[in-house]
Amino acid sequence: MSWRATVLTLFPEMFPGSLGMSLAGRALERGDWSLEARQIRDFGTGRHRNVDDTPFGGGAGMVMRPDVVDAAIEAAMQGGDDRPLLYMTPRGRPLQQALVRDLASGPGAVILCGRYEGLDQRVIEARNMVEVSVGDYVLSGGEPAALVLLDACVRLLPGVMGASESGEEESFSPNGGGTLLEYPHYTRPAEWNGRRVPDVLLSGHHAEVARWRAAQSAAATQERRPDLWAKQTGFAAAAHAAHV
Ligand code: 6GU
Repeated sequence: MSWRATVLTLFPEMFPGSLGMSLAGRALERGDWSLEARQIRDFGTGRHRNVDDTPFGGGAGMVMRPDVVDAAIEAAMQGGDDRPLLYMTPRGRPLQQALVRDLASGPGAVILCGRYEGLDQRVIEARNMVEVSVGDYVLSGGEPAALVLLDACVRLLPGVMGASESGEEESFSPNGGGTLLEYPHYTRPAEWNGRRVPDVLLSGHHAEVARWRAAQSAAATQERRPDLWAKQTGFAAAAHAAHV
């Protein structure tokens, strides 16, 4: 059974979207994974198939009804569905590569995309949803966030990425327990608009190239992501302490 994604949304036409192209799209055609986008409005109430209502306590905007969303989930997860249920929201746990790895190594995911101001808290709790955010900014809906999460998962599935990019050496992959940004890349021409490729990369000295790249990774991480660097040096200090 291949990796299975189900998206619950008011805009199913947004899927597969960009995931229908390139690597993920070819993998979808091959059946390395599957994607089903389901319309939440099919479970709306009344003649107008309402999915939202005004917030108790007052305030702006509308809130998605728990009964409607629960019915959509029930229909999507009939029988013994063992996939995690994710809710895309800026209130969620920040998406990181560790969660992506966990999801990609499992059976798939059911992903609920919110619109309006949010979703009634009771159905989040009753359904044990894992709330996930893709960053500290606000999107008008969870759909682009779901596309981001799916892209990150699908590229890790067996056979999806080409042999050239094994995903071993890139930013955020576990390298000795650490987490660093990648080093910069260069290709031909060796000189372009007066800018030369660093000499060490043309030298053919593999060990020196490796050392230069490690130094570049460290420098970029310290400068751009002091938070990641602190984590890295923390790990290093802990590992050192454990070995002495
Ligand atoms: Cl997951 N959803 C929405 N609507 N906005 C976001 C987000 C998710 N992550 C960051 N901003």
